Amino acid sequence: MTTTPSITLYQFQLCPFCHKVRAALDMKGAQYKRIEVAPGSKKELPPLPEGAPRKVPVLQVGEEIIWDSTDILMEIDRLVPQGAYLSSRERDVRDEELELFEEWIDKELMPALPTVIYDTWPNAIKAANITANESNFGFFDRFKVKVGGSLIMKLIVKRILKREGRTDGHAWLADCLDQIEERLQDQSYAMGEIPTIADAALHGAFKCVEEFPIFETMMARPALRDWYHRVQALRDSTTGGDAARGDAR
Ligand SMILES: N[C@@H](CCC(=O)N[C@@H](CS)C(=O)NCC(=O)O)C(=O)O
Repeated sequence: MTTTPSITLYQFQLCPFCHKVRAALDMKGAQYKRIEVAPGSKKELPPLPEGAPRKVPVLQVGEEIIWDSTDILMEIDRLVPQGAYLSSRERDVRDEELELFEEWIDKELMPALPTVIYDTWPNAIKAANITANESNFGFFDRFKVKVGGSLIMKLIVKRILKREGRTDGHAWLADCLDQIEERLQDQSYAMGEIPTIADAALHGAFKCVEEFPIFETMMARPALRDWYHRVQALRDSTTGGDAARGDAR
């Protein structure tokens, strides 16, 4: 039997890229520890290999440190040999269609999300509170997140919309949801009848906004709702649910 060394995920609570990794670890049935990283200092991060950006997610498996959510997902079956094979539809065969969809999730869906969760002051303040409350930061880090977080995120949203040539985050997300819904209309999972890392990436993205009003809008689409619960059931059946165990915050 192959055993997996201890796993630690360094994350931000409201980072969709981190949620991707959490979903994949759950789908593998892996036990792991989560460390919430302070957005300013990021002092909780372990020493990173040269060239690695000081960003989350960072995953430590035994002595190995891996960063970038897509790289982590692509490597997930090597890193965590237990559980279902997720990296491609056919074991050990490169799945270009899946890689393209994964890229679309990162480039289109992920940047659209902050624009709908930091869209109003109450939502932005709620998001800053979630980040502060999830952590075990000291007083100053918590204070900085609560006061500065919402303001900074509103500025970031403005920048994202400008960069993408968009004015309306909700319309942008609706376009993304249309495309996902179309895909899920005639299949159980994102890439067909078996779950893959594409489902982990999508489920993570959705999970990230579960506490915001936009989530209800997403769940009003039957194909998306059915798929979301299907993947959630998979996560629950392998691990008992996201971070239900091994969570050492
Ligand atoms: N391409 C990276 C993106 C990671 C990323 O942008 N992480 C953000 C949080 S959502 C971050 O750490 N930002 C901190 C910073 O840029 O200082 C991935 O997929 O992991």
